[in-house]
Amino acid sequence: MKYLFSILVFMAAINITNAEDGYKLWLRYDKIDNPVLIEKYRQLIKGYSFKGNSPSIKVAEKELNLALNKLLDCEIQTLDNLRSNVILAGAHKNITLNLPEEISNKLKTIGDEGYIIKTFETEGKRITLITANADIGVLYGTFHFIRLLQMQSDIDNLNIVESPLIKLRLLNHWDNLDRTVERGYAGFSIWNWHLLPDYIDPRYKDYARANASIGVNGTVLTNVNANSLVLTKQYLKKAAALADVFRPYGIKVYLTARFSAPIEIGKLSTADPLNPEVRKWWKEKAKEIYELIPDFGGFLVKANSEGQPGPQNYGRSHSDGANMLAEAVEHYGGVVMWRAFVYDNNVPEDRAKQAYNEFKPLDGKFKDNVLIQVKNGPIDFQPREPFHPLFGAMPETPLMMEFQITQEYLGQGTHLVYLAPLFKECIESDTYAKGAGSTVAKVIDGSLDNHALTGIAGVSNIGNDRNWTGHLFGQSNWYAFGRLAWNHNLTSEQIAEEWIRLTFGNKNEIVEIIKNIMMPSRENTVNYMTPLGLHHIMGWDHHYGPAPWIKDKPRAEWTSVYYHRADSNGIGFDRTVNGSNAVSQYHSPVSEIFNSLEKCPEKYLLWFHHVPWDYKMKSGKTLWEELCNHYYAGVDSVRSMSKKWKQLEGKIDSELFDHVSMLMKIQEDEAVWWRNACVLYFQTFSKLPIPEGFEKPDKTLEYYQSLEFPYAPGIRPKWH
Ligand code: BDP
Repeated sequence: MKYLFSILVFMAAINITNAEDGYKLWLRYDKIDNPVLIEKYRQLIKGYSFKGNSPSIKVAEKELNLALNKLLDCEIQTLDNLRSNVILAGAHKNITLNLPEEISNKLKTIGDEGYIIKTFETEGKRITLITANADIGVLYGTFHFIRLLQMQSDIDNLNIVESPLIKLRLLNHWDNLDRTVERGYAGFSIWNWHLLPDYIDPRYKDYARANASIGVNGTVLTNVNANSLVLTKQYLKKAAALADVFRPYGIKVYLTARFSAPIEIGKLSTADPLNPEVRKWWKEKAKEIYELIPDFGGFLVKANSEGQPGPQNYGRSHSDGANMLAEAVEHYGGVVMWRAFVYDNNVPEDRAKQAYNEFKPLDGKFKDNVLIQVKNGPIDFQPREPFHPLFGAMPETPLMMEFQITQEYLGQGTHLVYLAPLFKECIESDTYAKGAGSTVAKVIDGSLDNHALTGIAGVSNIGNDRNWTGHLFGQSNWYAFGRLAWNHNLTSEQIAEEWIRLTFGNKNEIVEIIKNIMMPSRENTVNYMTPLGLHHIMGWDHHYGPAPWIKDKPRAEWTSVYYHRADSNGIGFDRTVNGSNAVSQYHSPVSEIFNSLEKCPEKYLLWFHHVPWDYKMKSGKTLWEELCNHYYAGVDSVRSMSKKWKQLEGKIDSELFDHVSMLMKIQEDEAVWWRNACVLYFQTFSKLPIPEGFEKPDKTLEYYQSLEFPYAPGIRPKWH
């Protein structure tokens, strides 16, 4: 009896630990639900042998062991001598077999991070080889092989050659040292600064595994609104402890450098980048950092932007500032990522034009180890923006992409919005910098202007919530960022399908339903938030919810009316040659297309044009009717998304089902909120009725205007 009781307690415990809470991300490794396939895989994978002793090889072996034992539900062991049907993994130099010439030739083309997975026969033995030039490539190849098993792919005859198209693939954490996360909606920072460096939360390793599995190779630990304390010895030791955990996974640590650090922690009287004492201070600081973190990646800097200090405080240029830091880290192979997100309300110029105006003249003036980090669009991570005109405008300078994975402007922690289509829309845009085909992708992968130093960053959506990203589907955006950073030619649909299979299993019916929810989700959100090129009409400060009425604030470009310019004639920001002339920052024919009321794609219409309310749209409807149609279609699509989700009841883990169901209800309510608030507000200018057949808002505009959210998450701490 006692024995039985113990068994029951034990089983209950197992049940609890097995409860699916999203912690395992896309590395669930649940047992394959197809016994025939398991048997087939077992036949093809009798064992494995990893060659080499580096930490990267050890973690690769451990990962394969974990994955095989769980996916195939049996102990698959390491083998000393080579037999048929084994996995042989290791860097080329450690593989003693004679490799087919084809493999040796390909190895020459794939750099240090690339890998080859190839099935071939040698001395009558059938081998699946995972090889690379360096051990980190072997780890990436191992994760790829595991993914094939997770997706129940055919592994009979593999011939895979992969290498990343972009060199630096980084997450940017906007995490503060007090563990708050600016624009974070998944709890507090995962970096437990107080307990570091002595206490190593197991999460750090899982973070590294997840990132390595999608090819992310760097992480900026701290907020761009930087705190110079992170550059003190006390904190550098903490950063070094994280770097030690991440190193085997090929992930380098970077820090944000507050430009005034020489004053704040160095006790100097200036941070002037041309002052010899200041330059010396940064050089010594770099030396100190590299002593603790020998493979430190470098600095990310937000300077002279939104109140942050920078070289312009001393009458110097962005290049003076960036080059000073670049000089400090160049000896160690470090880089400086200098952000182009700059604008100033004292500059009497359209905010959308300011970054280009400041940075284009500096093209060619930066040191070789500087990258300019440019947000995808010219304003600020809005649900839809045209591509940033700096892409294609600075051929002499490596430009890196900055995307926002955290959904500051796309429903924050509660809206299901799959972001790959947003990322793809931007990188597939043609800048025409060197004629047709000069896509943003080619700018950032270096192929357009022949740059070897290339990069892409995603502002992280990770926090200490058990499921990492708050909304389960936030995981898909982290995943999609990594996959696209590795290979921007993948389609949004391919990536969605991978993520769904890794997260929810391989039942086609389930995969199709979830894919149909994810694929249109970004467009849905654009519809109920900012259709037809509207932008920056969200809540003040916390950016939560709609607030197109925001005006009369200390900075005009922090209001909403600055952007939508609605009046009795119409709506939209005139950025044509007759207006702010932002269109001129694009190459021909893009500039002419954006400039023309007829040719401008309607999705960008109100971004570039102030359009009369009765303007006839392509559909034949007036602008007012079309605007209403988009807002209403947005809400309808959230409702149909919820219906699709309901079909999954009983077919997926109930925990995950309930989690998403509850969030979808919030999303639906908030979509209605956005629609009603915006339509009612814009109606005060158009003076036109909401078209027939549409449900009428059940609340007044005054009601929506009265809402306040003093404790909405993710607000920038007041001391910045
Ligand atoms: C804005 C965010 C703000 C960031 C800023 C940035 O609201 O919190 O500091 O971007 O990118 O979108 O620097």
